[in-house]
Amino acid sequence: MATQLKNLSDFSHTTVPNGGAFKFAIAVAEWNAEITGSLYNGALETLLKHGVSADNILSVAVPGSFELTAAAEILLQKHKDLDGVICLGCVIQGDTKHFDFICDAVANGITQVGIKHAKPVIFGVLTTNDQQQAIDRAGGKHGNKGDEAAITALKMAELAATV
Ligand code: DLZ
Repeated sequence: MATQLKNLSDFSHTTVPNGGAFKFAIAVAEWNAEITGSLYNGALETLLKHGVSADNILSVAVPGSFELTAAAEILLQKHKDLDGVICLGCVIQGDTKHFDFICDAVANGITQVGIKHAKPVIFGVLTTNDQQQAIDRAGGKHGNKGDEAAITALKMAELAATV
């Protein structure tokens, strides 16, 4: 049966699907571990809070954000029952072009993996000018982007399951 969205409030940020039927992987980068650890804790707590079983959350660590793309691809190839992968990292601007290469590569890479598998692969990577901006977004004054990544995963998994 066709469904219609009635108005913009259908996109309410407060409506988070229950995750009881879903299985997710979280891939987290070890670079800037004090930041990515907070992102990970936020994502994990949010999934559990919204009904995802601890048994249905597969967590892996990768050396740096650049490796998140390969990790997402490996996870989705090896675990066909996953409903999505949450990629968490933190890239802080330095004096060289490394920042730009890593940010571009991981953003484009995980986009391609998601399209290939038709499953949500969530970009939970902070790309900041300095350490303080990262702290502010990993449980600080701008919230925890790990929580937001988990909520996005739940919403997109629901979309994939119901559309
Ligand atoms: C090499 C590097 C640098 C300079 N900075 C970061 C960073 O800020 N955040 C991050 O997650 N990773 C960084 N890396 C490591 C790369 O992501 C990657 O692990 C290496 O280039 C090896 O492929």
